[in-house]
Amino acid sequence: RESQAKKFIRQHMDPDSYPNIGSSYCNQMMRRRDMTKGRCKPVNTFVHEPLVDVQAVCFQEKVTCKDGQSDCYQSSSSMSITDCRLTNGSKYPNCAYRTSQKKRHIIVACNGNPYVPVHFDGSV
Ligand code: CPA
Repeated sequence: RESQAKKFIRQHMDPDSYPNIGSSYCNQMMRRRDMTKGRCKPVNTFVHEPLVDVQAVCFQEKVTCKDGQSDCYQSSSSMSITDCRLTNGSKYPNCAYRTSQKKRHIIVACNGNPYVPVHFDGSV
């Protein structure tokens, strides 16, 4: 089975494509990274920074997660991200996404040994 750490990398890491991100980025990437199988994942964020810099967030400012758990961390630097959101009229299996590029502080949940990101909680 895929580990939570590998799943985070598959769903949320894309260090190399920035700054060449076009309007079809989310349509292509959500499919390519297997988030349109069985259902269309409604919201997903890709982070365009080196993996080591995203892993380091687990040792930065501790914050409360949206679900009330205490294992979330906010990045000290703003990071380049792409927010993918399913469009209103989109119907499975035709998952259509809106692509928006942002520079934000990311918030991730961390777990395990090594202590690494396992969930993307949001951005501020
Ligand atoms: P994911 O990171 O795979 O919020 C639902 C999903 O939407 C979530 O998926 C992240 C994504 N999202 C996003 N960008 C946003 C808003 C949402 O990409 N702006 O979650 C991985 C797993 O982590 C899930 O199985 C649930 C679990 N999880 C939820 N909260 C957790 C916590 N505090 N600590 C550890 N695991 C948690």
